[in-house]
Amino acid sequence: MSAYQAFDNEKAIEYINTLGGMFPPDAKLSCYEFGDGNLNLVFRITDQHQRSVILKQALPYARCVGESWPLTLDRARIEASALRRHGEVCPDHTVQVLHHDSEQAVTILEDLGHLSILRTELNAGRTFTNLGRDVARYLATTSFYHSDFYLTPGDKKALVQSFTNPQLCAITEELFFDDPYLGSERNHYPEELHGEVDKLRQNAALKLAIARLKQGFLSSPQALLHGDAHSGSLFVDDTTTKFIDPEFAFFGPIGFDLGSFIGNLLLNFCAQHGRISEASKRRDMHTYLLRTIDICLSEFERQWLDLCAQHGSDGTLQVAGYAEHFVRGILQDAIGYCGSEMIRRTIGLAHVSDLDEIEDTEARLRAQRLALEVGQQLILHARSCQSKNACYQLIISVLQ
Ligand code: SR1
Ligand code: MG
Repeated sequence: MSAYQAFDNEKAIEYINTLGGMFPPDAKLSCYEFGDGNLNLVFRITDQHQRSVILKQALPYARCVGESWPLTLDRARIEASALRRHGEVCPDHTVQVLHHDSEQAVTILEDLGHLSILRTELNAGRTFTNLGRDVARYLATTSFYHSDFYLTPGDKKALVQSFTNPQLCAITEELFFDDPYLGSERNHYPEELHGEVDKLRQNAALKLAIARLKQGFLSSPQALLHGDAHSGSLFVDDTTTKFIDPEFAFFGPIGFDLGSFIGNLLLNFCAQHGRISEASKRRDMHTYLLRTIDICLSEFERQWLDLCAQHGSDGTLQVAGYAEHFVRGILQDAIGYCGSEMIRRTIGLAHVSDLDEIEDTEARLRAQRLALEVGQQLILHARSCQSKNACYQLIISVLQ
C-alpha cells in the first residue's frame, strides 16, 4: 500500500497481513470497526484463537462533523510518538504501540478490550481504588521527564518542534476558551440554560480569567502533555489504569491535563445528582470522587517534588523553594483548566454522556447548572489557592 486510503474491514486485514509478525502465518483474521470517538476509525482485528490488536486510523477530517472539517493526518504521528515517549517513562499507565505508519496514518495498539472506559464505569456508579494514584503517577512522570527540569535545553526545543500540533491545538483553543464565552454555532445546550449562559458571557472577571488560561495554553511549553486527558481516554479495571488517545499531545502547561482529568470527575459528581436516586449511594459515589481528586492532587505534588529532588538537572532547582513554587503554579493552572473543561463540556460542541444521558429533564438541567456554576467558581478562584490543600478545599466549598 502506498498513498493514503481510508480503510474498511477488508483493507484493515489486508494491511495487517502485509506487515507480518502481528499474528502467526496461519491466522484466520476477522475485523470490525467500532470507533465511537470524535475523530478516527478504530478496528479490532482478531484471529481464531481470540488474539487481537487494535488498528486506529486517522481520517483526513473530523469524523463527528464530516468532510467539511478537514484535519491533518499528522495527528496520527503525534499520537504514536507521544504514546511511545510516555510509554518509555510510564509503561504501566500507557497503552502499548505495536506499529506505526505515518503515511497511512495507522497505529496498531495492544487491545485493552478486557478493560473498560472509565467514563462508562463512573456513569454506572462503579469505583476504582487506584485511580487517583495511578493518574497522578502518569501525569507527574510523563510531564517531569519531558520538562526543562529533566531534558537538556537543546533536546527540549527539538521535542517541542516535533510535537508542534497546530490544528489539534486550534480545536482546543476554540472549543475550550472561545466558543463558550464568545458564542459559536458549534455550541449546543437546552433553551432553559440560556439565562445562565448569558450571565456567564457577561461576567468580565470570568472572561479575564479565561483569557489568562488561554494564554497559558498558547504560550507555555512546559512539558509534553497528553492533551485530552478526559475519562473517555482512560481504560481501567480494579488493578489497571491505562491512558489512550493522545492525538492532542503538544508541549503545553502541565496543569492542563491534571485539570482536564479532575474536571471530568467533577462533571461526573454533578451528574450523579441525576443518576443515583438513593441518597446514601449517591453520597458514597460523591465521597469516592472527592477522595480520588484529593489523592490525585496529593500524589501529583508529592511525585513531582520527589522527581525534582532525585532526577532534576536544571540549576533553578537549587534555588530554595523554586520546585515548590513551580508545582503550586501547576496546581493553580489545573484548577482553572478544570473549571473550563466543565463549562465547555456542558455548553460547547463536545459534551459528556455523564450529563447528557441523564434521562429526567429536570434532573439533567440541575446537573448542568451545577456544572456551570462549579466551573465558573473554580476558574474565578484558582489563583487564590496557595497550596494543594487550598485547591482541594476550594473544590469542596464550591460543591456545597
Ligand atoms: C472535534 S473534536 C472534539 C473533542 O473531542 C476530543 O476528544 C477533544 O476533547 C475535543 O475537544
Ligand atoms: Mg479521543
